[in-house]
Amino acid sequence: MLKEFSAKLRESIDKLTRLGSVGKEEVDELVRDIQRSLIAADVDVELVFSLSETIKMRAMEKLPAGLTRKEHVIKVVYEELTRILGEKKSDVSLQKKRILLAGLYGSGKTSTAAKLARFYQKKGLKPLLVCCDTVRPAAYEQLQQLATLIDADFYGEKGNKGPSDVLRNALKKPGDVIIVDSSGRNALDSDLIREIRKLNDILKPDEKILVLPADIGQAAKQQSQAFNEALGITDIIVTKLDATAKGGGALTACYQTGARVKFITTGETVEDLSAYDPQKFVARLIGFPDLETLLEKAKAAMDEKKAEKIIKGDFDLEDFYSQIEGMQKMGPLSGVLDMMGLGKLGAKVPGGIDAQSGKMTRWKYVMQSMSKEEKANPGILNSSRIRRIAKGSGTNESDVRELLASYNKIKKMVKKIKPERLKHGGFGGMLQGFGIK
Ligand SMILES: Nc1nc2c(ncn2[C@@H]2O[C@H](COP(=O)(O)OP(=O)(O)OP(=O)(O)O)[C@@H](O)[C@H]2O)c(=O)[nH]1
Ligand SMILES: [Mg+2]
Repeated sequence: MLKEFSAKLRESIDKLTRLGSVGKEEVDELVRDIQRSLIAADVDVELVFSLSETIKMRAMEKLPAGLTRKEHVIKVVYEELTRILGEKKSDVSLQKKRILLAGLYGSGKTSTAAKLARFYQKKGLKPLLVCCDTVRPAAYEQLQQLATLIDADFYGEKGNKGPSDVLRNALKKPGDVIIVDSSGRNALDSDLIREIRKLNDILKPDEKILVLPADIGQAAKQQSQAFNEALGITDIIVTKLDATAKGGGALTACYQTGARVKFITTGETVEDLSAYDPQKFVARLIGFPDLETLLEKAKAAMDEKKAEKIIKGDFDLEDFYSQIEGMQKMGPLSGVLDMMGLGKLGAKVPGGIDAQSGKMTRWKYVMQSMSKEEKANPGILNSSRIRRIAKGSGTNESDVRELLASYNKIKKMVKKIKPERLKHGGFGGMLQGFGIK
């Protein structure tokens, strides 16, 4: 089942989104997970390894503005998976047209013919389904029944063993989209080639579509090449994606041949066909409607971790600053604290929290003059360091000391507050209060 492929990928992406920070080791582990999922989905091993190398390389490249390393890694994985699964969706024209379906025995041609008819019917076009499979005994009835089911026009000649004659007669009938079902064989033998070429000459199709079942996995590559040589196919429809774990292999193999997958089918009813969009497909595989939603989730996971740290009073100067800054954006700080039931906390800060607002800009400069180590361990800030920071930031030593004093006070107070108290007004409300959205 495609579900297995999807579940494995989701698991590895989920694991990554839950992490606080992401480095080379985490990327290596993610890549190993993805390799396993892709190989289990019958994706070509060489392709898997080249994809892994690209992900590893791009994951550690310079961060684009506004993204954390974790978000960047997720984006890279998403983009690279999309790249091997087809990159862009192909156009589905709604003009009048003639379509010839070809494929080996049992690939899903007849049911796909009906699904396509249904697809164009819903777009306001009038399909004509033509049965040119004069080999399989029940082919006529199968397509006729499906046509009746969707109330589409059907043409076939029961008992006629000459598909060319049937097709010539069918072309006298009206229809916006003429969909021709052909017979299958166990292999692409000379009989089948001769027959499909003849149909091709008579129909002069706008689209020559190869129908490939997903369960053949990466063997899709050879089949698509063989059919292309024999017939010159324009598009591919991959069927039965719901019923195999090898779908990833089939889709990537098609793309490796340069052919475009236009539609996929994912079930046995006439509604189970959809235009293939690699971007949406990958998003769904990893369990999100689109990349943006996924990145939002990654952000949220990180904020929760940060919030947990803050509740425990385990925050450094940088966290402290960003929380205060977040609160400042929400209006008068003491009001926010009141709403959270923490009004007293504001009163205990030197000068009251509101009075701090004016100092924010100076504090920002102070922080910019601190080293990473100093921000992480404010305890190491002795007089000479304080002097250096004040000088470097163009502020006074008293500004530096005041920032440190506020930080230490808040930290001590937060540690004393019982967790239930912090959750006053709901966890979400508390997070908002701390400027974490
Ligand atoms: N689960 C699932 N089954 C499908 C799908 N597409 C087709 N099938 C089933 O696959 C079987 C073969 O489908 P057909 O449409 O008869 O295939 P065909 O290529 O016309 O077969 P021949 O005419 O014998 O060459 C049928 O039982 C279909 O219901 C799909 O997307 N999902
Ligand atoms: Mg058939």
